[in-house]
Amino acid sequence: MSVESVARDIREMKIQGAVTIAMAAEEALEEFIKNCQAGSRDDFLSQLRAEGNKLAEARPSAIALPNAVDMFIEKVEAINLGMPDLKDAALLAGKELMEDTKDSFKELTEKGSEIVRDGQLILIHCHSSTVTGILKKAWDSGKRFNVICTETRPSKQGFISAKELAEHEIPTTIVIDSAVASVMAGVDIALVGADTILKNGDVVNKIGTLGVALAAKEFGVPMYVATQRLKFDTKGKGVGIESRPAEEILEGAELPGVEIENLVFDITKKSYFKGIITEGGIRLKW
Ligand code: RI2
Repeated sequence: MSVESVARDIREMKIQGAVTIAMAAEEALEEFIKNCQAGSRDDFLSQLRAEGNKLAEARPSAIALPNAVDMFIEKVEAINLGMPDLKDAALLAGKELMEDTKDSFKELTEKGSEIVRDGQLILIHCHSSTVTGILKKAWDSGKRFNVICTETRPSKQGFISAKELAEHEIPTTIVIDSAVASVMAGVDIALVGADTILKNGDVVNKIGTLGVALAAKEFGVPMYVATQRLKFDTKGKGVGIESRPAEEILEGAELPGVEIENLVFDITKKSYFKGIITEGGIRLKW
């Protein structure tokens, strides 16, 4: 798919989930390179940067997207070749980056599955491929547990998680977001993904994560965040909190004169979490 189509699908959330978005961007850049007709190294690199920017800007809250694009371009810039050899070498670099991203995801889900214990009730929020990956790994290793997924308004991505887990035969219940505090007393651990880990360690994730954290704290439930290091804002650039179209909330309803605010991410202080799970393992403080 072209860079434009992938950027559009990311914006429209046809491609969602921070790491999936990053991998889609890596693939789109590979596709661009394959078709690129640039005659000189400079022209090739400047076209690649321009295409990379289109992808990096598609969604503002998930830093894995610009991080993946930057890593790709830095790898290509470091190749000391002219055209046309640079093109083949850039494709190889792209493939290596994609393999690294997949490997670190696999490592993360394997290590993360260690926090799951037999008999637990685990509450998750939104759809994080990292979180569902961890749960599926734990299930495959023979652990038996139950999962509560929040619906996650407005886009109801909890349905994606619930469907995925149910297909894996993991007992799964959906609750509406406003039921989180009511069910929390029976929960053993809360587990969420991340869109960005800010430089100070705070967690940007789907709106409602903060509410889950507040309820978890109140009921003494340990909460973990699972994230690839690709989502670390190591340079401290910060991210914007994405605001999406009102229609996602209204779903066809009309509310004349009412202002609609559709903020889709929130920030939860790291102190609310018992631990962070990365491809490096589980850390209790960060
Ligand atoms: P993985 C999602 O955002 C959710 O906030 C989820 O927790 C996070 O990305 C991480 O997802 P969105 O893209 O990278 O659905 O773990 O808006 O798949």
